[in-house]
Amino acid sequence: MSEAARGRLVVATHNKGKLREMAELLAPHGFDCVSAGELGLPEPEETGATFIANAELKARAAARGSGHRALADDSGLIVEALGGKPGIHSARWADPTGGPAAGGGRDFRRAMERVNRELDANPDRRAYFISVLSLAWPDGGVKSFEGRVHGTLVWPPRGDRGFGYDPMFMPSGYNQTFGEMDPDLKHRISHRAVAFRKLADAGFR
Ligand code: ITT
Repeated sequence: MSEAARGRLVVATHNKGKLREMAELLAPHGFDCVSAGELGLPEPEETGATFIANAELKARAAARGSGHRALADDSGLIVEALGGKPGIHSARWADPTGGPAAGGGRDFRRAMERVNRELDANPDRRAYFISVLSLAWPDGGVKSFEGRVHGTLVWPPRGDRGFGYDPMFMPSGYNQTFGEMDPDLKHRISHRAVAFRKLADAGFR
């Protein structure tokens, strides 16, 4: 479908790694994409208790603020042996104080070290990434799609591709971490790719 037919879509994230991945996933679909950051939209506080609540909150805020359709992602790493942590707090574990949005300066080496430390000698290294993609309209309508990818956590971290926890996450069936993997392959198998396929299958409507 042509760019004109698809129209403008705001990518409602302030995370550069995510923005790059979302733009690459959207590329074949012919949208005129612009990021929330480029439009100067504020970053809403993530007050939801679930991935879906936070994804919808971010998408709705961007759609209302811009007057265009907006796509947001709320995602995180779920470590089985840690009872699901860091979960919805995955970004927060990289903040300098370990607390809520401390104004940038995220350090994912620190966050990955914390995961590894809390796992200690636990032999259960299973984890999965989850992504909820929410598409919102300026009138308040919203639709959400969820994707997961299962794997195990390795230590030390490997690779400098991707972002966030990628260097310590090895997806099931592969012997490379997301940090080592060719981005094209990550885009075929990741949690975000799975959610994105569901969204594309729904026709963005
Ligand atoms: P926005 O809300 O502006 O989109 P954010 O980084 O605050 O950016 P989240 O609240 O959804 O986004 O945090 C999700 C965190 O989970 C993110 O910062 C990463 O650390 C981690 N994460 C999500 N997807 C990931 C991926 O594909 N690879 C590695 N880490 C990922």
